[in-house]
Amino acid sequence: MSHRLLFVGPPGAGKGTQAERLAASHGLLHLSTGDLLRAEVKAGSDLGKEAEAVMNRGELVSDALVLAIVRSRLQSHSGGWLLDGFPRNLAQAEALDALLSELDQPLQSVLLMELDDEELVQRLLARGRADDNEEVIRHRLSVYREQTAPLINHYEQRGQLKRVVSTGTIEAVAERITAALA
Ligand code: B4P
Repeated sequence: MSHRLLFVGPPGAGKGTQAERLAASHGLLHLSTGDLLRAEVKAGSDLGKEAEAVMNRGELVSDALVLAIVRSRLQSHSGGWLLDGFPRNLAQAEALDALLSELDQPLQSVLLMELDDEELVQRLLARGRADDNEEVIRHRLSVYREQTAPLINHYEQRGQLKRVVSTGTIEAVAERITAALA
């Protein structure tokens, strides 16, 4: 299996859930930009204060801020990694390409997790995080469609994209992911 990969998919598709499992079982660094931003919010840092309102509206935090976080983590790590929730738009994807070529660590695979909107909304409502109310969830879905979905073509054209359907139990989805990445 690749040891430099990223997960892409709509909010609630289970990227965080599956990335954590896969990273633990393969000894990869799990880098979730959502988790890292929430940690900054919790710590009350300047960066967290800037991110909190944006996240609670369901919009994307500035590219510069997210990139600084990813750069510092990847620069100080020498093994494999799994990026979860990053990149989220084409500008971030291009910045990632530049960073990875600078670090001489080319990306090997991209996993797309797909699920229909109603199931996404139900999963997120059941989770109930600060940004998980129906209005904000629907906005996050439209941000995904406008800004993140174009990444599918970007990686498909490079022959790096693998797809899995995220419906079913966490275990069933994990098995599909293992098969897709084999
Ligand atoms: P993220 O933290 O990335 O979260 P997400 O996309 O909403 O959720 P994910 O797909 O990881 O779902 P999860 O596994 O948790 O983003 C939050 C916000 O951070 C963004 O809106 C943005 O503001 C900001 N942000 C993050 N990255 C950024 C970037 N690069 N640039 C700019 N802004 C950025 O699963 C969801 C729920 O479903 C959980 O409760 C889980 O238990 C459940 N679940 C999972 N799999 C299931 C299954 N098979 N069956 C039933 N339930 C399941």
